[in-house]
Amino acid sequence: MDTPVITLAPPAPAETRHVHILKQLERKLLWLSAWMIHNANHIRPNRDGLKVGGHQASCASVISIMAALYFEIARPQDRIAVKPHAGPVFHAMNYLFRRQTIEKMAALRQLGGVQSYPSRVKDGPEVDFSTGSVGLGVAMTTFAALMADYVRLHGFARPDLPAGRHIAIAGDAELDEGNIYEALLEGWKHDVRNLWWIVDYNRQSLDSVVPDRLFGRIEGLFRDMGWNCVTIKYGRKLQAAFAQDGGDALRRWIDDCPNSLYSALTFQGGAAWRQAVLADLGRARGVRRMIDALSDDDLGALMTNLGGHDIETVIDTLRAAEADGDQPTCFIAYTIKGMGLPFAGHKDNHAGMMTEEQMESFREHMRIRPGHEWDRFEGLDVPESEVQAFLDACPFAQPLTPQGRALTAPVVAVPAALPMPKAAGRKVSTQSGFGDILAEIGRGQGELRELADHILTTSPDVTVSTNLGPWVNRRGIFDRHTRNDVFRDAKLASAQRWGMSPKGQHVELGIAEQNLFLLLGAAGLAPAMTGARVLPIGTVYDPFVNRGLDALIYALYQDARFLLVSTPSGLTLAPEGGQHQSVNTPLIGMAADRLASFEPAHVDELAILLRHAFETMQRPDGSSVWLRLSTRAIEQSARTLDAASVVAGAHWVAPPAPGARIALAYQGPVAPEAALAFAELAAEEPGAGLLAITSPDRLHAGWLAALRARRAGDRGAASHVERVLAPLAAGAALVTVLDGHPATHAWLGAVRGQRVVPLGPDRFGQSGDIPDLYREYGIDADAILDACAQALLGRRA
Ligand SMILES: Cc1ncc(C[n+]2csc(CCOP(=O)(O)OP(=O)(O)O)c2C)c(N)n1
Ligand SMILES: [Mg+2]
Repeated sequence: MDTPVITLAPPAPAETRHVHILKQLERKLLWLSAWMIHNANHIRPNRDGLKVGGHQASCASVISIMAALYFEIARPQDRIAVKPHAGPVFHAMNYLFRRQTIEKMAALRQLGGVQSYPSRVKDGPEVDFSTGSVGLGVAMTTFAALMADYVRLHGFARPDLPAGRHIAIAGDAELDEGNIYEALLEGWKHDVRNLWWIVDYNRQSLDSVVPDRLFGRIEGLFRDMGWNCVTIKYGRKLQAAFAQDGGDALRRWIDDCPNSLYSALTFQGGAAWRQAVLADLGRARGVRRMIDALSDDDLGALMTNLGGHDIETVIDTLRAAEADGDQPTCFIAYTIKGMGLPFAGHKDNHAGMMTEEQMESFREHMRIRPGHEWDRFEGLDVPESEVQAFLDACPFAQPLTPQGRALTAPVVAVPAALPMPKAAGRKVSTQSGFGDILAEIGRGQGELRELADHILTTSPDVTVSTNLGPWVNRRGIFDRHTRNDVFRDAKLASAQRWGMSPKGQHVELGIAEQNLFLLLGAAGLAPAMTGARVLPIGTVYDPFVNRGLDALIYALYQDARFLLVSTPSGLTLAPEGGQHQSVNTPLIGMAADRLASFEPAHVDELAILLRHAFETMQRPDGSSVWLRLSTRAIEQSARTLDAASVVAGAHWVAPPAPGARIALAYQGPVAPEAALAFAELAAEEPGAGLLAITSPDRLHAGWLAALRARRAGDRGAASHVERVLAPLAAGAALVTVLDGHPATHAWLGAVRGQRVVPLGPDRFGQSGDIPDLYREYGIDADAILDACAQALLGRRA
């Protein structure tokens, strides 16, 4: 029979026009994303000869998914993480919605232009989540969904904002990242809802084609975690073909086709498909008839008609899931990397780019006239007014609020001083001081009430050992469902009362540190995402900041605001083995942007810094805060501190005489050794000073800022560290000591040209007690005195 082989039931006429416009918009996204990258690499002047880069193939594979989502399914209240390499598609979509400018797109990957990967801070309020470090943006949606629930269940949600979904458009290689599975487990524990992950399953990563059947495994994992898993495998053309005589055999053949062969045939095109299919199925009459009736081009189009490229299939699938309820859902959308571009399917196409000639014929194919490459409606076969009306009617085009997508929240008042535990004359550690202060805030008395209500604490299985226990006893554990504390009900003695309820204020996490930082990131973005103020505090053992570091940097990169309390820290942890004894963390604190890091030695300093943290994390020009604490109990004295100096990073415990030849500076729990050494030093050098450093990070940042300001002509600019060191003689020596890498202080010598002898461990720690370890690593009183002698003797000693 010569009847057409592929017959699709004609859609309703109104739908036809609708779908036609959607397909025109897909063309537009494909063109604009490819052009944006081409322009950056081939058209724009290149001053340094460096490859600019961009990912045309990664953009091409996700076009239909993003068009279906943004032009049809998404609502303004949905928060969406876009896979990093689809940044240009995202910007093109916003451009069509008049939320992005040609100037910024033309400056892709240039200073002031759109970033290579979507960035909340640099690209503006349309970006819900920054992405770039693969896996993190995807997992972040889980914690943002949790936070949306938290805010709603605590009655903080804005009444004018409907609840939204959290959606990640993920590259398939992102699911190789371990943090994805950590987040899946945690999401399951917290019964997270209204979460969609749409995987652009192009079966290619950067270097290679992914192993066959891998996703069978991954699908199983999702299901085990309570997710609904929907595969969007075939488009309508293929589905129609499968319904024909021979269709079953064809489907089996495609199902069994290894990913790498499928990719290679896609790249080679129709003739190669014909040869390969007929080699296996040539004797199957139905298949033969089907294939023979098609031109090479049509055959190529049929064989690559995967679900993720069929916008109607994608829309239908998402709609069906929407109707299904709020269960987390993973969509595995089969796609082809580079779909519609000359290198479609080629395994090396990740950073591949169309040549000038290829771009020229692509331009013609897209019916774009030279000089009209950026025109919004160029090359479309639908009248502009009709496309515009279509865009205007898209749900996602409606503004979320009159202020747009980036929301703000009212500031929570912070009392002038936080309650201080009665410490004078006692030995107290900063860690227990922290627990005490927080527990006192947790009473929620008087002016502390509002502050207490807005704090959210979290910890990856170290809640009790970081001293959050008393706070949790007062404020309860957050859970979407009320659950009793079984031990308490059974009247079994325990210091912890851990009832769970939707009103609880502590999110108890499993031990995975990346989840801690993703949650702090999501909670720290709650004002922008939900319009509600949450003051997040996360506690973790100091050495394991390293385990979550990428997620910490990721949270900061998005300008999430939170307080990180890391404790215990350093060698001072003594009997715990070397890997628990952090050495590098003070340097991380100095080098991390949008994070002010402190290490108080005494509880009075801690109270000042904690108060400062609550304030600065709410200020638009503020930052997140990190407090590095210790379990070493040290003697506290009654004294009056200058809070501004503590916050600025240093204060004199014993001010030096003008022109003093030496000062001793300490940071954190080595304070007693410093005091002991100082007593001896001062006997020899009566003018010597003793400086408490509370933040090498703030001192350093202030110094750099002053240098910059002076270079810019502000001759009077001065920093705190310059003022602090000013009384010392020009050639004075400085001995510094901390329980952390000595490079943390070594730079101090550059401020006024002073000699520094920096003390601190620069090797892995080991088990021991404090006297042994401080001696072994050269931070005990004797070592400090030796360093003072060396410093006084001069440069070559
Ligand atoms: C944590 C991290 N490691 C490595 C990279 C470098 N990198 C960028 S994209 C990519 C592969 C992405 O593949 P996939 O997620 O499948 O995206 P697509 O195929 O859609 O481009 C890699 C390894 C990165 N961005 N982040
Ligand atoms: Mg991929």
